[in-house]
Amino acid sequence: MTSDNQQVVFSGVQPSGNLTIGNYLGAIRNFAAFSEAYKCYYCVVDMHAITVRQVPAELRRRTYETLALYIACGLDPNKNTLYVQSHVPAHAELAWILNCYTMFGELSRMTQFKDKSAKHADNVNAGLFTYPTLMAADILLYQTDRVPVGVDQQQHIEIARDIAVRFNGVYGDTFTVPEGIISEHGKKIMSLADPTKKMSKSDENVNAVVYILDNKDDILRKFRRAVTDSDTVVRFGEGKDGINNLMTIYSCFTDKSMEEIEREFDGRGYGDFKSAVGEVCADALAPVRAEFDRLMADKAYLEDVMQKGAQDAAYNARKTLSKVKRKVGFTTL
Ligand code: AQP
Repeated sequence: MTSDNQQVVFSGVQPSGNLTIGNYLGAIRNFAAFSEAYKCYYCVVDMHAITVRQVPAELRRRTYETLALYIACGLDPNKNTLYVQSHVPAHAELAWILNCYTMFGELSRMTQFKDKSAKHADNVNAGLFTYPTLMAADILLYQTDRVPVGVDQQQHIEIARDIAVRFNGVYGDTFTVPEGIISEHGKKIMSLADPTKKMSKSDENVNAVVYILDNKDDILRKFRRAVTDSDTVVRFGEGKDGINNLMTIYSCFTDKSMEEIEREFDGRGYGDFKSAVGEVCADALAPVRAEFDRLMADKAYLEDVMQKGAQDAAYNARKTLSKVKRKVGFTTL
């Protein structure tokens, strides 16, 4: 909560690849709803992205692109603090301090660490291991009340809460204990090639993933090729992971319930259904893509947004960081 009692929202997205409809439906699309009632910080978390090896020029480009996508998805820079994590050094400073209040055992239990270290066995670096502490710092720096995320981040929100409670227990009230907000709709969009696996921007199979910036033809083609099952009935249920995922995506874009979707496609085959999912997805993303193109052509504007966002974030982060430094016993000059 801010000093004038306004509740605070924080969330971030890694510029670690082209953003997917998973990132869109599970996170970004939900961000704008908080802009009026909350003080909102939406960060491009480039420091998290380097826990996996990145090509520097691509990371730089994607940092701009992620910021442009935030705005194209409806986040007004005048109503939200939009910024880049590495532009605000307080994130790294608080992360170091919190590392000293985070247990090796609890970090070892993080499923994302296990998954990513299996996937990048040649680069199991300390940053990958302490990723949740940096994420806790991101959140706790702003006295955040709510963190809208996809369900895969739930464990990281839990550890941020545990760290806050532990720190407050030692030093007295310092951090607001944040709450994750996981929207029922779109909380976990699955891969189109393997619907038991989360759709991820770093998936090497581009046909498994629909990117927010894909053109209509690619979107239609990817949905047409999506893995389903040998049944022919559009019905939500056990053993129908592929169809369940497509129904979830269709429902997110149309606001129809599963029952309504089942009725709509009663007696029609999977082919018809897949085309309909592709159509609603492409139509919903078309204006986002157009606005993205417009914004990317104006780098000076994006840099101005980054600059103002970083200034505002740094100003507010400093208040928490100074308090923390005093509490742990650091001297000041
Ligand atoms: N498939 C998904 N369904 C719903 N929500 C998702 N999110 C990610 N994938 C899905 C949510 O998007 C936000 C930003 O995610 P992130 O960039 O911080 O990292 P991530 O969760 O690791 O996302 P990816 O796409 O899987 O990235 P890579 O491949 O780089 O690891 C978060 O709120 C996340 O929950």
